[in-house]
Amino acid sequence: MDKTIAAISTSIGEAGIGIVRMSGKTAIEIGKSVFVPANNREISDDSNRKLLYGHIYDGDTLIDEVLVAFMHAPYTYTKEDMVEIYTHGSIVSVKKVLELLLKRGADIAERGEFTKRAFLNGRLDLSQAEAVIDVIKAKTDSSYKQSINQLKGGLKDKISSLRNSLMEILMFVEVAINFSEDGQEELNTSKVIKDGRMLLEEMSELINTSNKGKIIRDGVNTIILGKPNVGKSSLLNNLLRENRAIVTDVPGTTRDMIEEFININEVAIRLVDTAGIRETDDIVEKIGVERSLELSENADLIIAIFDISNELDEEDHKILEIIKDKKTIVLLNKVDLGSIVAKEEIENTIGEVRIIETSMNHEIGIKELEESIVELFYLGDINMDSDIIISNSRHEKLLRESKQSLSDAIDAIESGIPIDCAEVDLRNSWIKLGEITGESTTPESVLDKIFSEFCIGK
Ligand SMILES: Nc1nc2c(ncn2[C@@H]2O[C@H](COP(=O)(O)OP(=O)(O)OP(=O)(O)O)[C@@H](O)[C@H]2O)c(=O)[nH]1
Ligand SMILES: [Mg+2]
Repeated sequence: MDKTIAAISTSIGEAGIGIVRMSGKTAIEIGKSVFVPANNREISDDSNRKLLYGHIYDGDTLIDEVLVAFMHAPYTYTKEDMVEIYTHGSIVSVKKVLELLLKRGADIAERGEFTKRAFLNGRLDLSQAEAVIDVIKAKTDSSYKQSINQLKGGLKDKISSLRNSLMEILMFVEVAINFSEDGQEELNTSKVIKDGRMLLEEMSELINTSNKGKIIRDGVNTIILGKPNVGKSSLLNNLLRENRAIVTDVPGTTRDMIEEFININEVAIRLVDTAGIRETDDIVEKIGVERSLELSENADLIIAIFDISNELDEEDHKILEIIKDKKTIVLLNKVDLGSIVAKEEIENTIGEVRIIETSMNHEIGIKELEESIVELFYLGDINMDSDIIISNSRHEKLLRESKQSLSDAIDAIESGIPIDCAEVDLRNSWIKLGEITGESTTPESVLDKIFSEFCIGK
């Protein structure tokens, strides 16, 4: 935090403008040393938070024509002195400006370091800092609204309210512990148990939102599985409505994963086309096949494709084994070439499953597939603007731990175990909730992990 950090905040490429930012004690001084305002105007206190027009110079060398904002602490993103330089958006311009700032004493910022400072300086709580990256990465209107809601402090307020209720119970118990020796204060166990149970209920409701929350945030992790040549890549192209993957009649065309995002009716789908599953001696293809199998273990949805125009073979049966007991939609593809495989044949092997007959070449069944996916991951009953939803697995884990501790405390009180034990559990429950917002001390390693997911310059 002693260092002044600098980074390019806009994505690197060709653009109208690019922004280089700096934050820290010497940011203003370094900014002044490279910026020459038009007409040699003075940079005074009056310039605070105003856009100034001028040029960046490295000694006598002109680097770019720019706008610059000098912003004094504490009313900035990081609550530190900050400077933002708006250059032309060429890769060279932004890099040259950044290099110059580094030459004048700034250090290159780590991923998410600006936001980390905003958190450490108390401008955001941890859940809001995490929402910043979610807003940046949002792929659908729902995930965007959800993260804006969290950024506004929706989750923070909810956790605060849970913590306050927990603190009331905790104080009740502590008073009883402190006065119990002279018998003045007896613990009103029935009230503590009743309040505790209500709190448990509230926590459960929140935890229950996490299934949908993860889908909103990360999308439905979907794997297209099938033996070679059944039409997996054709499906990817059909859903994307562009020729993304190579399609040929040579089995084993796709060897590596192809990953794309699609948005079906506000459900974000992370779609992975895989190498066809088969026994093979080709080393590259073999690795592809192993990866396909690995990925299908953790998928939210498997779209398994079979060729309806040919008898199911041993390889198809292996795939049926893999998808058994997993959330699957089965496609019987190439229906335009005839129907040899009956739906019953699939159902007899793996039980009831959604089966759709398709033709990738004649766009048969694609719409039905899209509707089935939306139905499976229906999000309609959530108000994205106001409902508090757990979309982050770190939050979910902490909530579960907090709930477990509270539940242990209630059990202890109910069974007449000395209340000192319950007090430890209650305190633990309170601490775990605080880790969500960062009010309880959060280990440095956890912070590092959170901010390492950020982009540079945010
Ligand atoms: N007639 C017909 N041909 C299809 C259909 N779907 C795909 N094909 C053809 O089948 C061949 C294989 O299609 P791909 O999409 O490359 O199959 P894949 O499953 O990705 O194959 P690998 O990458 O080798 O595992 C191509 O020649 C496609 O044009 C369909 O519905 N009807
Ligand atoms: Mg393919």
